[in-house]
Amino acid sequence: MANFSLEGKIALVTGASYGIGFAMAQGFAQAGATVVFNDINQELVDKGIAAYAEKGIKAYGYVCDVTNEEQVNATVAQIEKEVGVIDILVNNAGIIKRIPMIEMTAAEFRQVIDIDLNGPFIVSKAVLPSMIKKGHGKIINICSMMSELGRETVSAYAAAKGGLKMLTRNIASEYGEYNIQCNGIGPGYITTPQTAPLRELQADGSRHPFDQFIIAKTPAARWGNPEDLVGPAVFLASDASNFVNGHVLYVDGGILAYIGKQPK
Ligand code: NAP
Ligand code: GCO
Repeated sequence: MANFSLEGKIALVTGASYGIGFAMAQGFAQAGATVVFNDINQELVDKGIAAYAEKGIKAYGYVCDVTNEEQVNATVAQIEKEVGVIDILVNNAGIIKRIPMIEMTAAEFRQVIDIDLNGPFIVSKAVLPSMIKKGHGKIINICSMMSELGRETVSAYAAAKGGLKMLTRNIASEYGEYNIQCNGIGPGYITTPQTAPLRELQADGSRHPFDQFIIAKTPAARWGNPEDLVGPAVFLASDASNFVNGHVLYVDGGILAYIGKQPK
């Protein structure tokens, strides 16, 4: 029977005080892993530690901006000293800016690329040497529908997530020989703070037009929730996926397979 256990493993999930990262980290803990996470300020880290504790999980939280290479390297060294060598890295931290491209400043474009693409590069580079020494490792990059598709107003995010898909394939190519697997998870539309603006009820109480659009584009006819990502994440973090490498597992309710609901 394939081994889905994470007993004895140390998992770092970036940006996991809440949202998708929190749900995946909770699943890792339930599978036996020690959970480590970071966020960009102490208040969020403290809130995250309390939220994990409410679930009966002793999580280790660190203040670290994934775009700051010095901070990342120091934090990884601190984690290795205080908790242990990282076996599983989930590059989850990310932002989105929904601005039409001709209205977006270069600084805004760069900020999204910095967090969503440079961040995963910096953190992966920091954890790989110890994974190589240890003889195994798992890196999971949180991609997106926008790793495959475009849509209005998300040019920076789509460029970052498309790049993250190729960074995933390159890490897999470069480090597969050290028994390190790097894969992606491509969530569909998930109910988290990041997508809250797309689901806001209208003044007349009707559903947001984008909400209705996504329901019509999803065979499952629903938004995903963070818990829908836990099983795929545990699979890719476990020995059960040791021959899966460079793959992006889309957890989208079927959006990428579907042209959209036909008019009645
Ligand atoms: P979220 O609710 O906005 O949470 C993002 C997390 O990343 C927050 O904890 C945030 O902290 C943290 N973060 C932002 N910038 C950071 C930085 N520089 N360093 C460290 N942490 C940072 O997002 P989510 O919906 O859970 O999404 C998590 C990941 O899934 C993202 O990569 C997102 O692109 C991806 N994704 C989301 C969906 C979806 O529908 N929700 C679908 C596909 C992919 P702060 O609160 O301090 O900003
Ligand atoms: C958007 C959404 C999406 C989701 C996700 C879809 O504005 O289109 O925020 O980008 O966050 O990335 O997979």
